[in-house]
Amino acid sequence: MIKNKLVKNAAKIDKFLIKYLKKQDKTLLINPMKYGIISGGKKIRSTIIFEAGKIFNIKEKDLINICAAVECIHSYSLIHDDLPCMDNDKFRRGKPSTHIKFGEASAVLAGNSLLTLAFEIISVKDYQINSSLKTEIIKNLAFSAGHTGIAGGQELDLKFENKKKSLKQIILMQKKKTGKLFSFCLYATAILARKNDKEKKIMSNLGEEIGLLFQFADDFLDVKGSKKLAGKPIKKDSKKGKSTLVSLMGYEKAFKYAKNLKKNILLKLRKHGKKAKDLNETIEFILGREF
Ligand code: GRG
Repeated sequence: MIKNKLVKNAAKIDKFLIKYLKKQDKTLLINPMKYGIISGGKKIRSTIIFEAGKIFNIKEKDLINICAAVECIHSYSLIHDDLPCMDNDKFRRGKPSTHIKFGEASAVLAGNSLLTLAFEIISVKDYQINSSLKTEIIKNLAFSAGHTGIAGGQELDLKFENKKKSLKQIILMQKKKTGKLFSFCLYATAILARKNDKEKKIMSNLGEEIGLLFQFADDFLDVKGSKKLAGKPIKKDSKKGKSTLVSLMGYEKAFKYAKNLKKNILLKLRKHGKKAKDLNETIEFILGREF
């Protein structure tokens, strides 16, 4: 069952991060950092990394640092996303947001520290992969996290509030805000598998589309989901005047659009046959998810 799979993988990443943080200085920021990343969230990006790795026969031990780094960046983005200057949400992953629990300044600093921790986790010498592959991974992760990726997408998301935006503009914003980190997840596995540029691009594009599908599902959850299952407030997008596929074309049309995107993603994965079985299952879960 997909839920068991996600829980099992999340536990592996939590274990890795707890062990990693234990070796570091006990600073004042460790607690808000742990609060923002450990024991919370689906850690679905890590499951996707493991499953994309299966396509290329990459072992989990060679992927776990990448998973942990991605989860650090994802959690940092959520901590900052919840701040009053951004989406101003008091509840996340079924508990008070990090700034509610620890205060705004500590939440900003804990978020920043998770962002830098991500790069440290990949750079450390214990993570034994070829150094030129490592550099390529670090470069792509930076590209996915900064102004060309998550942060840039978030800026567009905030600037688009209460404005009429086109389908093209909404998709570009969501591909950056959410798609780029998923894109990195698949791209990193292709780097480790020493694939050529063309194949790396195919994986990167596919990851971006999976991220877009994930964001669409998030927007659907905001309309029809349950606060209890989602672990965060719902029905906020329309109040905030967010530009989403739903606000542009209505729920039914938007869902049809997303179903078509899912079909195309699964079609592109078909060439990998049984090796993509687990990834296919996760993609099926994404659109129907309730959390
Ligand atoms: C301040 C430089 C700077 C950057 C901040 C805040 C931010 C950048 C980006 C926000 C990006 C964001 C919140 C995108 C939404 C992505 C999304 C659908 C998140 C929910 O992901 P899940 O469902 O969450 O995987 P869990 O809780 O399961 O981990």
